[in-house]
Amino acid sequence: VPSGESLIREARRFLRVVYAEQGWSGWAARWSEVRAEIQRTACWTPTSAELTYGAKLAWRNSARCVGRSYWPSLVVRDLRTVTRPDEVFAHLVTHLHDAWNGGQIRALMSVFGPGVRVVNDQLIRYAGYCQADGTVLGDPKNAELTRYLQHLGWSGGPGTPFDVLPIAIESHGSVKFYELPADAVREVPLSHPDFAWFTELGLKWHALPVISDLRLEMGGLRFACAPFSGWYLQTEIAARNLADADRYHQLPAVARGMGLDTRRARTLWQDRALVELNVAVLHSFDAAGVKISDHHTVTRHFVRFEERERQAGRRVAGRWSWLVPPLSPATTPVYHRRYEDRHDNPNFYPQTRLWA
Ligand code: NRG
Repeated sequence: VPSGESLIREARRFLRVVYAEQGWSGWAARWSEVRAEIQRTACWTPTSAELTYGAKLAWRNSARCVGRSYWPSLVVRDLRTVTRPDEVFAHLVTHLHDAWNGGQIRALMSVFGPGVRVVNDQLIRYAGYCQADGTVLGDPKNAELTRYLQHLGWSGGPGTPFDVLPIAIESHGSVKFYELPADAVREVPLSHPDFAWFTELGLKWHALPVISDLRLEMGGLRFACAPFSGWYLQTEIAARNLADADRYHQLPAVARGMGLDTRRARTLWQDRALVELNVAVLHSFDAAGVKISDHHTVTRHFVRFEERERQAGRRVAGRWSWLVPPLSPATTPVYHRRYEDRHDNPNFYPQTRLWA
């Protein structure tokens, strides 16, 4: 944690950027106030407006995110006075409702006070139960988290491939878990516009990706509990979560439904099934009235974002391997560009996991 001179330096640099970009006046008075607070308390307290803009900058600086063109639209809930696990959980449920917004999903962040953390990496995760035969029921990615929650005392869900995990919240060394109410977890059942048999696969996914384990840093300050959510890009669900062999591994089943020859890789059965799985996810979210991006639109918007940043005199940091979609990569403009991976501050950082 930055302290002394380095905290002063980082706070100053942050406030300079915020005041300049926002066109706010009164920088000198604000800075002398903040500097005095740091000298007195070894800490400083952003206003809600500073916190909100800092959170937007953290998003804008996230090199792995291809959805960054929407960064100015982030809504921040300033919950820095909330630190008790029961209250944190209640506000997490409100976050899910507010972000959902009837399917017109809004980008939202909730910033909580010190001494508390969400243990889960996302607020909505499907259990992965290790079975006697060595296979996993549900999402294998969450097998360790599932086991951890069971050790905490969770008795497990109904035993479907899509059991929603409870949320564990840590505070001062003790961990409590909480079951999400069903109406806080919006899900979309998957169907395909041309294949009636597709619904028999029994697939679905949740509407909201809520990243809950990253630390938000701005102006030399750290916020360990600042879950945020936007909306899905269909490739996240259809080209990875449901398709990867070490996740839901659905390509063989989709290919069988399509009547493809799965014995030889050269028939491209995996590729053809992958496309139709992506078609199904976009079709289903659209039919359900739930906001979702597609990789062509989001990458076109990303390039526009790069252009706007360049005009503002800033260089966009990016990690090529994350920006490029896992479906038809070379049909999108980001594939043909080069990116410099940097960690500009404000930003988000990984924290040590309690369960892995
Ligand atoms: N790939 C992960 C989610 C990562 C974050 N993606 C977003 N974030 N769209 C998954 O669950 O598939 N967001 O804040 O919208």
